[in-house]
Amino acid sequence: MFSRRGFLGTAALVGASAVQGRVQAASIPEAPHMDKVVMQPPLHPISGPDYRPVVTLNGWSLPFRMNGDWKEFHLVAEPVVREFAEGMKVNLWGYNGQSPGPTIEAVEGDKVRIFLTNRLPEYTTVHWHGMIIPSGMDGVGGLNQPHIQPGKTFVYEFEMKKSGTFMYHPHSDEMVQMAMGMMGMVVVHPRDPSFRPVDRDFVFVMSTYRVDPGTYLPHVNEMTDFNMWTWNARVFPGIDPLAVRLGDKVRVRIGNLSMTNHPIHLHGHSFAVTCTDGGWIPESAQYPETTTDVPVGAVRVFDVLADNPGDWAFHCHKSHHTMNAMGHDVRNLIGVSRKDLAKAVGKLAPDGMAMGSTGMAMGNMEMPAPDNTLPMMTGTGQFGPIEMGGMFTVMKIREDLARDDYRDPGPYKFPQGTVAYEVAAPAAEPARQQPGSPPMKHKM
Ligand SMILES: [Cu+2]
Repeated sequence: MFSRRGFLGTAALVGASAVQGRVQAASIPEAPHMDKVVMQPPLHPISGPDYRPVVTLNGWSLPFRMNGDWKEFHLVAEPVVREFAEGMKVNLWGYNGQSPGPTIEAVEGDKVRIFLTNRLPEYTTVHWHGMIIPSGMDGVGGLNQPHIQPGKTFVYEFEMKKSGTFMYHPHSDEMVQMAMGMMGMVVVHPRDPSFRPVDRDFVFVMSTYRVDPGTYLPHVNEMTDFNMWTWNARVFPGIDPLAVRLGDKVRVRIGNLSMTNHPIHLHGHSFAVTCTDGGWIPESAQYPETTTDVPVGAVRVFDVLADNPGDWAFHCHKSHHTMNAMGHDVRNLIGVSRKDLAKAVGKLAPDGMAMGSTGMAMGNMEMPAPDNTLPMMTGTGQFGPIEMGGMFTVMKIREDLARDDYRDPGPYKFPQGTVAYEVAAPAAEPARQQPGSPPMKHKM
C-alpha cells in the first residue's frame, strides 16, 4: 500500500485561475509507491468540490497534497516488474512502482504541480496528451523542454482548464519508452458535480507488447507482431472484472497507447460514447452502440446503464487480441484428417503433435509451455473453459453490491431456467465435405 501520510484530499480551492509561482526547492512531496496488481479502492476527495473518484483496473490513483492552492503530485519514472497474469512477469518501465503509472485525478480549474523524478537509465519527459496547457509544459523533449536526465527532477505546472479523460506518456525516446510500458491516465472531474454524474467510473489504458515465451523483456523495436494485448498491462484472466450494481450508471474510460486500434465490445447492453480526449460529446451527437473503436493515441469514454444483471463479456473484438502469446504462423488444419496428419508429422518430428484439425479448442491442444509465458487461450468459468486471453474481462452486474464495493462478486447465479440448454435430438454428424472432393469417411 502507499503511504497516505502527508497526503490530503482536495482542500478548498476557490478562484484559482492564474497559474503563478515557482516551486520552492525544499518542498518536493513524498512519492507514493504501489506494489499490488489489483484495483485499489477509489480515492475520495476529503474537501473541496465533491466528485465520484474513478477506479483503475489493476491499478490506483496517485495521492496528492495541497500546497497553498496548488495540488501537488509526484511521479517517479523507474524500472518495474509487472505481472501480466499469474505465471508471467515482465520487466517494464513505469511510474511509482507500476506500469502503467497511477491515474492522476483532479478537478476542472485546479492548479496542479506534477513533479517527475527520473530513475530510468536514460532521459525522459512527460507529455500530457489531450490537455490544454501552456506550450512549455507540453513535454516534448527538445521542442518544449530539455530532456530530464537520469537522477533529475522536473516540475510541470498548469491549470486543469477542462474536465475529461486524458493520458500521459513520455515524448523522449518515445518508441522505446512506450514499448516499455510508460503511460498512464489523467481524469479531470467537472467542477459542477451535477454535470453528467455516474455511480461507477472505471478507467484503463491499452498497450501491447511482444514478449517471446520464456523471456522477460518486450521487443522495443516491434512494429506489428505483438503477442501480449493488455489492459493496464494485464491480460485475461489477470484483468480485474468490472463489478457493478444493478441499475448503476457506469462510465468506462479507455485510452489507447498501443500501435493499433481496438474495437471494444460490451455484451448485454448498448452504450453511448460520451467523451473523447478532445472533450465531452453533446448529447444531441451521441448514438447507441455495442462496440466502439478506440483509435491509436485516443481516448473513448462510454456511459452505460447497467440494467441487465449477469456476467457480461467485455473485450476487444479483434479475435487475435483476446489471445495470449501465440505463434502466428500456425497452419490452419481445420478439416484435415488428424490420423493422416499425425502420421506425416510423426515421420518428420517423432515428438511432434498434430493439433487443431477440428478447430483450436483447448481439448485439442494442451501442450507444455516454457517458463514465463501464458496459454494462448485460458480462463475457466462456471460452465467450463472460457478460452480467452489478452483484452478480455467481465462486467459483473449484481443486485446486492454496496456503493463502493468493487470486489469480484464471483460467478453469476443464473435464475433457474434462464441458461441455454441441451435438448434431446439425433446425434449430428460433423460436416466434412470439401468443395470438389469426394465425401470423407468419418474415422476420427
Ligand atoms: Cu484489440
